[in-house]
Amino acid sequence: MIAFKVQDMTCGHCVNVITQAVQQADAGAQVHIDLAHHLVTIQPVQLHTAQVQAAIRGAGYTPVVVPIL
Ligand SMILES: [Cu+2]
Repeated sequence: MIAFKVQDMTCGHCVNVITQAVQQADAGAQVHIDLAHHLVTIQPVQLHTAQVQAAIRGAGYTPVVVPIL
């Protein structure tokens, strides 16, 4: 499980773009997004944290790793 704070994820469009970017990089990844808290939680299948982060960054966002609560 990996969690990112994505402060510039601000609407449903961002949610879709980020979800698709992650699943394009890792087809089996489970993505859970809490838009109100700008929080993206991901259970990757193939990727490491840095690769998931790169996929989100590549979609135009700024993910910051946060500890899992
Ligand atoms: Cu948006």
